[in-house]
Amino acid sequence: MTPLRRALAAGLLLVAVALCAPNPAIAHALVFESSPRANEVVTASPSRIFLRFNSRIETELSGVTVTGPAGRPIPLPVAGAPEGSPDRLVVPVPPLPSGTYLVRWKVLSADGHVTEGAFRFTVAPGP
Ligand SMILES: [Cu+2]
Repeated sequence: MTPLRRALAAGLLLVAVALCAPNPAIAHALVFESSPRANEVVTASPSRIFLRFNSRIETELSGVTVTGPAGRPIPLPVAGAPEGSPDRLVVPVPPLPSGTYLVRWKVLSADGHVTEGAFRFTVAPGP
């Protein structure tokens, strides 16, 4: 992401925050919990990436991308919500070689705001 795009994304996020009604039941979506966790070092490639948000999201208009070492995009199937859990996104990932990975998420929440964010995790070399 270029610095300009990053600045625009940050600006849009601030606008979304400013416009969001202070109603905890209908909030723009932010990640509550993830697996792997942000900055986690895992000793084996995760079989999937899991994100839990603070509100329901529109799965069809939400997505996850993963970038590997050297900026290489990891091909992923479309992320889905587990049955009965519209506040979650899960996407299976192929076996990942050791290295640091960047997970980017962008979701449309129930209040109509698009939010996005990113975090890294590291797959450590095996024993
Ligand atoms: Cu919002």
